[in-house]
Amino acid sequence: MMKKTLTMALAVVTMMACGDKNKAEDPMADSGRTQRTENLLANLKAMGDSTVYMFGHHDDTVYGIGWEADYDNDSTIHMRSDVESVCNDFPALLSFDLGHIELGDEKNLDGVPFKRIREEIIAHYNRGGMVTLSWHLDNPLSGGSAWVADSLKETETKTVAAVLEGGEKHEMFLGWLDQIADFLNSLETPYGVKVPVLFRPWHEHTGSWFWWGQEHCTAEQYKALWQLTEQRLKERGVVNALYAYSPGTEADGDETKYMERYPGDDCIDLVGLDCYCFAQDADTTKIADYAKQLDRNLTMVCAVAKKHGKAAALTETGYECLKTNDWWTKTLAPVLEKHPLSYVLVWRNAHNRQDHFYAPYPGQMSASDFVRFYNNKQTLFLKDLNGLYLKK
Ligand code: BMA
Repeated sequence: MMKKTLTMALAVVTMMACGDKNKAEDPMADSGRTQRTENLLANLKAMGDSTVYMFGHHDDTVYGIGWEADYDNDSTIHMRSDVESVCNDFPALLSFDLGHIELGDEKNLDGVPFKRIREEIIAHYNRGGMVTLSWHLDNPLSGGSAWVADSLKETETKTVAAVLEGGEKHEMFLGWLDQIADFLNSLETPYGVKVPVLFRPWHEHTGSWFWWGQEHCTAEQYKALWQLTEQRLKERGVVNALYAYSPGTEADGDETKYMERYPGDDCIDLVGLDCYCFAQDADTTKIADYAKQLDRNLTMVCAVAKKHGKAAALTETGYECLKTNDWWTKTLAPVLEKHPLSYVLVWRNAHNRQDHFYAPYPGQMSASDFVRFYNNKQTLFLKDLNGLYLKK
């Protein structure tokens, strides 16, 4: 029994006779992407037209508080997750990061093998869930990380220019994009179906903590970075990616500011927002301020989505360490239910960093409230999708 009824306008795939009996039909749409990718987009938009939204968690199935998947010795999918341990269901949406794939590394910046990420993505698709991918890539000019180091400020400011056409790192950067293309192209089920994913690079660019951020390039350079990215992935045969635009809260409800670096309707499928609750010691004023900020920003994001015919989502949020026992139902849900979103994603439960988690685990003080949030009619978890969501 599903706890909620999904009434979505599902796009229909026309199944045709198949040449190779071992391969499933994976028809292409006129857009140059697979029909399944377009169906995912149609379903995300349909969710925006209804009151339901999916719940997502970064790195949900690969580690959590006090545990980590055994990457070296076990290639099977563990099916363990802190969220599942608390509410007996998996998130509808999983998120993973591709940072360090550009270096040719075997593991991403948080120590998760790309092989494992690929397996998790395909497994989650087969379970009927959805996957989104972020990319905290290194700085191709300074050799540093995605985060701007004070000592390298000068270099950071030249990085976007350096990777664009004519720049000294252009060729190298094309190679980095090719690593992304190879990974996306490798997301294929044993029956030859390309798994559709939502790719979310160049996020939080309205702040200046990443080398592609506000102070480190012009609006034109930022837009060119997006165009270069998509053009290269397309040239390399990627047919299974949707693209998300996810600024931080700096525009704070001002649509013109939010759209200042928007790369264009032809580049973007989903408009989003990354907005965190920073409340040390469960400061109630700070928590209330977050709710207001979220509300203001989501009003604008959803207006933009409507105007531009895009899906909308709260692409990253969370309250680090969840220091109140009712944050889910008293702070987050009341704001989300006012806005036509397709999903909300909370960040990771780090096993390798102290005090860095955003979803509850058994015994955590907000765990019972999370179960109430789970039982809320508007939140969609894996079982609610009923295995059908992505496929039609
Ligand atoms: C950040 C933190 C980091 C992590 C990065 C990429 O917000 O969680 O520890 O390396 O995301 O996942």
